[in-house]
Amino acid sequence: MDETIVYIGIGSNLGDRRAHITEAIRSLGALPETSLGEAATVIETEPVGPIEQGAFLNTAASIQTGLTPMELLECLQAIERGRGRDRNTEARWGPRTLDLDILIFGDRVVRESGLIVPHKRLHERAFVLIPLAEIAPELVVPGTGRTVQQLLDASLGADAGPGADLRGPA
Ligand code: A4P
Ligand code: MG
Repeated sequence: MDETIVYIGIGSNLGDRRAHITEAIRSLGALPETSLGEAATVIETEPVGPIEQGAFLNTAASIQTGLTPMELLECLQAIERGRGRDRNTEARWGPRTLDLDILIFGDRVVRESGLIVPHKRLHERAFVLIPLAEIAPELVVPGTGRTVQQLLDASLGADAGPGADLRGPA
């Protein structure tokens, strides 16, 4: 099987946040042609974006998969639905039981309608970069020429202070 290492961003700020995240990680390992690698510490973060909402739990995990990027996206959306997420009724960037984003898919750069990898806001978000840097600090983010740790350092430097949106381990 032709396997690729993929990094998934995981977030939740609705319902039993901890259970949604634990179950999401278990479900990732149960996907076809896929095995679970590492999972980062779960951190609590202040909501980023235009909508006022509750704090998030965020983390990141790695998998090895033989799925294509599009197949994986469909699987991730099925896991989200399994945790009660309904895109038809929720606001963009609003509260959600579970959000699974493909952050990095091997060395691939994907620009399809409905799928952009590396994730387009990866480089500017501490709630993504902090967990990712825990499991893959030296990983070079395709298309940027910079490592995850370098992107994290740059985002913290440009921010209001170290981990401005970070509340700490949850
Ligand atoms: N899509 C395109 N590229 C990807 C990708 N690499 N991975 C498309 C996953 N999906 C991707 O996403 C909208 C569409 O993006 C999908 O249908 C898919 O085809 P969505 O999950 O339906 O909606 P969304 O999550 O509201 O939009 P988006 O753009 O993914 O938002 P973000 O960037 O995920 O922001 N604050 C904290 N502290 N922690 C958070 O986790 N998350 C958000 C959501 C806002 N603020 C947050 C957090
Ligand atoms: Mg999303």
